Amino acid sequence: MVRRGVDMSGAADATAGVARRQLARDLSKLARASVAESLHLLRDNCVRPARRIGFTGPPGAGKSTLIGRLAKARAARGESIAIIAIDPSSPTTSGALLGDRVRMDAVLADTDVFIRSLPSGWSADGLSDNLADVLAAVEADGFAEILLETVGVGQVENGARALVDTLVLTMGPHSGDQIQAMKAGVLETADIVVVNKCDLPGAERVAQDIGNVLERNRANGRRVAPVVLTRANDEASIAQLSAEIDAHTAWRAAHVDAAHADELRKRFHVRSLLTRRVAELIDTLPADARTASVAELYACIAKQIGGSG
Ligand SMILES: Nc1nc2c(ncn2[C@@H]2O[C@H](COP(=O)(O)OP(=O)(O)O)[C@@H](O)[C@H]2O)c(=O)[nH]1
Ligand SMILES: [Mg+2]
Repeated sequence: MVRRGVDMSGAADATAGVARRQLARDLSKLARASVAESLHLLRDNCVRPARRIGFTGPPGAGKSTLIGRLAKARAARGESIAIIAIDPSSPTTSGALLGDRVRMDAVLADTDVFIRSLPSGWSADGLSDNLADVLAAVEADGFAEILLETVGVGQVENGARALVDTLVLTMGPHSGDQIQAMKAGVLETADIVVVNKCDLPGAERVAQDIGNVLERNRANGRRVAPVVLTRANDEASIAQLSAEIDAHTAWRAAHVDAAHADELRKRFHVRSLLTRRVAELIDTLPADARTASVAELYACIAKQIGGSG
């Protein structure tokens, strides 16, 4: 599935267009694939890893807007970029999400950036159940960088953490209460914290409060995440965020054991496949299951897992 140089003219343009439509179809399939289908689609395992940057934070903080601007700025360097946005599958927000997407498309109209939105399905944590598969497929397609948008402050960071290299937590200027309510440690898992909408009052105060919490990392001998104030219409602030992402990539290259990180990612991927497989099997328990004991049901599922390898 490897693609594309920067030549986007004529025949190359048409070929790239075909490849992208194929990738879009593959991702739609993967987003709702069974475990067996996922394993079939994921045969290609010798790929050059993409730089994976995750954006998480509460709805409305400005993640989509920011990712659009950032992708435009970073695409200008000539690297191929894909955006994967996980939509919370709530009918009440779908209108807003569509508007979101239209704005993002407009910003990226004259670029080569690939964008795909995927539903979060039944997953409770704001991630798509099949997200690990989706990211692996985008990576196998040869992109240099993947920007991932997920909703959430809390649990979601744990899942996203294993799947991305750099985790950017995006907050708005009215996030004071959210900072108080955040579970201990969530803020500290971020590699970069963004306080967006700094054109609105309150942003500097929020940034200061976050900075104070993050100082705990220094006391624990860990890296202290930078806090970046951004505003969608301010190119300099977008460039500053982009530079912090590059700085974290460089820090990671010097301090993180790549083989260990790769192993953790694989473990997370296998665990998510197994979780889905168990759910599939529980959904298809035979009708006489109601008379069986919990131990018998467990043995029945475990036996099928053992036989599905
Ligand atoms: N005032 C202001 N509004 C912004 C800024 N960035 C985004 N917004 C607006 O905030 C709203 C939510 O943005 P969106 O990107 O959809 O947030 P998401 O839910 O985190 O993806 C939209 O109406 C944006 O136009 C900013 O820097 N300043
Ligand atoms: Mg969004």
